[in-house]
Amino acid sequence: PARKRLVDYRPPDWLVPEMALRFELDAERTLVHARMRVRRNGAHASALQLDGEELELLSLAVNGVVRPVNAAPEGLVLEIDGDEALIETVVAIRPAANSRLMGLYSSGGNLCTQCEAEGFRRITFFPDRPDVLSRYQVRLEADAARYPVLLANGNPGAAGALPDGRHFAEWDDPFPKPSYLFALVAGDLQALEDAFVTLSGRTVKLGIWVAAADVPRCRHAMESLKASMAFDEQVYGREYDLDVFNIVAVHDFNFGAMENKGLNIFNAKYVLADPDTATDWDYDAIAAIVAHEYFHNWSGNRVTCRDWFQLSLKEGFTVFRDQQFSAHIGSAAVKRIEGVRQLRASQFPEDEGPLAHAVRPESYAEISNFYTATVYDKGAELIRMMATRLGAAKFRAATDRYFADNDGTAATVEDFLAAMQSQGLESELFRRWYEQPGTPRVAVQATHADGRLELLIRQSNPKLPGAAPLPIPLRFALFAADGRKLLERDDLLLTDAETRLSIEGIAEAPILSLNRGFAAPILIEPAPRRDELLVLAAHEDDPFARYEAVQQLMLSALTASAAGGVAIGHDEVVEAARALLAKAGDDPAFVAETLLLPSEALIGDRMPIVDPEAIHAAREELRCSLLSALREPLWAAWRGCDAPEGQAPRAKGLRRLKGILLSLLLADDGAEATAAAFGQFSGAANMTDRMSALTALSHSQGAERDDALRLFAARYDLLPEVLDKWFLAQSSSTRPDTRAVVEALAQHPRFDARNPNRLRALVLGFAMNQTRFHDRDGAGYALLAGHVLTADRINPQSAARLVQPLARWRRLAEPWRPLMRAELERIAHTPGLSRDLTEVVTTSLS
Ligand code: HT7
Ligand code: ZN
Repeated sequence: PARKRLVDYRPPDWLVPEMALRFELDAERTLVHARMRVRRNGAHASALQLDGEELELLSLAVNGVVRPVNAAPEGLVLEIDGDEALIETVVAIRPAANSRLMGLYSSGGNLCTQCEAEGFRRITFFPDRPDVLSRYQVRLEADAARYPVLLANGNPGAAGALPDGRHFAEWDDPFPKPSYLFALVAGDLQALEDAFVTLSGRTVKLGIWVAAADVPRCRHAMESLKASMAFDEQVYGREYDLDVFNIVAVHDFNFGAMENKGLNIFNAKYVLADPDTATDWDYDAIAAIVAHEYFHNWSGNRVTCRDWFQLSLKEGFTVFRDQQFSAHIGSAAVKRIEGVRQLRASQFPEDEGPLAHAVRPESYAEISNFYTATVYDKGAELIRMMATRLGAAKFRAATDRYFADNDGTAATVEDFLAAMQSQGLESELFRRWYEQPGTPRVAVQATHADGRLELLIRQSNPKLPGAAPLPIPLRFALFAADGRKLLERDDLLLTDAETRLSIEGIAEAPILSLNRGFAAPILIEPAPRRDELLVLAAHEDDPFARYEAVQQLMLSALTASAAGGVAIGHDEVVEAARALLAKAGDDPAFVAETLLLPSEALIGDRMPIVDPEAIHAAREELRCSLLSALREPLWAAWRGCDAPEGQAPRAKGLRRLKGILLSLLLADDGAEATAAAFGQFSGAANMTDRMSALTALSHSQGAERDDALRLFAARYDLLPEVLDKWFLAQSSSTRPDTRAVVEALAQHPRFDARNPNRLRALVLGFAMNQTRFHDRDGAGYALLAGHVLTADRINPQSAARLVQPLARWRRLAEPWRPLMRAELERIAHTPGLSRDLTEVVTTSLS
């Protein structure tokens, strides 16, 4: 099918101001009765086009006149006389057979929906595009015993009994919304209930709906929801607008969660938590995702997107908002470090590889493939740059303006930029960031003479040579060799391909600390020398820059030895690590993040050719150097990491550090460390300690590893999101038998390729395992390709995500490159591939 292009955007020919839906719910066969009022949009003679997918059309009437039932597979085309009409349809759909998890589907015996981006057309015929906004009235009817709870968007209305053991519930959403925000849930659920009083004094009833046994595990999600509601009022002046706000957790879900108006639906992984089952990482992810979905009520729902090319308008902005929230409730410095690590782990490689696209892509074949790190995380970085440039007060004034000017409409990136411009932002320049794929490089040449420092700063983008220069806020500082800070600049905005800067009064050739705070999503070239990095690691007062200096020291050692086979720079890394360990008690969370060695994937990203074996060997060698040089301080620090229970930032920092230290102590798989890890595992009072011990042990050859895995599986067999951790610990293991273990686990009774979480834990976990995925005979690639093909027949979105590790073939060394490419080609030549998978595979090969 033809690609959709941004330049082809045309406003809808027909609008649908009102939509009434009646569902006769049943897992096998649900009947959907739709009554929509349609209105011609402008002067034209075009027919009304309604999207539809896998719908069985049972009846159709226009203005009460029955029409013959002949829907095309992709929808309905209706000629209409006059400018307004009433369209009535009845369709049948099959939730239990819906393995794509788009539209109405069955999960754990309950019924739920997922409509973003184009799932509503799998529920009923409709112009399924985000610029058609309708007021929805919904009536749900279902068996009362099987589906005692019936939820939809908006405020609850009438409810009651029907004949034959059935019942009904009506819901009315007063806010016009696009079809992708439609949702319903029917199931045997119970709620953790609470309430929130808004800024203007309205009481909102809150409910988090799960299976009865899980209700106590919703408390953290509820606290996060209330904190998010308060944050959005305080920081953005945004108040909630309905009488109720419901969240439902489901075990089968394609993504993290969905912001349906007044009825968020969540992957259970991001709702359920207690100390026995959730790590601190899980607690933080739950808070961030609950906040993210809640914040969408304004950035996404009240102001929605005109078309799917504008996706980052809601996603980038909302990620930025959830990052601010996480920084507010935790440590801002550590959150920034974690955010940048995630950006570098997923967005930077995406932007370097064949799947690179602009934050506002120009075209797509399948929109589900564009819910990417670029649209989300790079999109958030763009908002961060604008917010920093304007400063808090002006950014707030600009967002107020954006919400006021666009409330109730479907907006574009230009609308956002116009609001920013009203407060003085250089919006025409910032717009370029939305249009250019690729990570910009900034190269700085410094010359120093007679007390003057000359800087020649060049920007370039290897993806787009000659592209218009981007506005790049470059925060930097200068340090003397003894660690004194000589100068700090926060206001520089590069706007040209080349910028010259002359700074007087600098007595000695300084050390440059560039892109402090990671103010811009760029790569700095070249990295400082190792002796300079040691100074920055000891003296930088910007925490991100201090972290960065240590990481650069590690990366320089690792890339040198992976390329040349000789250990260079280990002494400097040891020195920096020793200094960090000495201060571990002051800021354990920071020390933990900084001590964590760069991943094998990140090391590969910094090398022209990726040799996975050499990279693994280099990283292991550095781990062993650290262990042999710092054995005692590492043990002492690990012993000093006992943390109080609970989610206080210091307690979390101590647990994080404890896990990272344990993994270093196990670098040589020594008996003492293995025993300590098993002790930590069996004595753990919380999942963070238990899981860090299990992960450390998972790589080990000791018998403790088998014991720990067995105990874990027995304890958590019935909790699917926890058992995913057990699958992941094994699929990510560096042990030589990992591929065989993954093959065996794919036959395990608890493995289910229809469940996206389980599939990711086992198969994506293995594909991200840089040590064991890259077999010299390509067997790891073949294993992944087999699962991709199976997944594609079940759930194309899952398949299109799973295949992406194979897109990295081009920079691999021999013998891996042709082997990986061959598996991509094998997939590409398989008949009957979905549109989702076809797009990813063909782009990856091109
Ligand atoms: N806006 C939501 C996107 C989403 C989604 C997209 C494609 C397929 C399934 C999906 N489930 C949810 C999530 C968010 O960013 O908040
Ligand atoms: Zn979102």
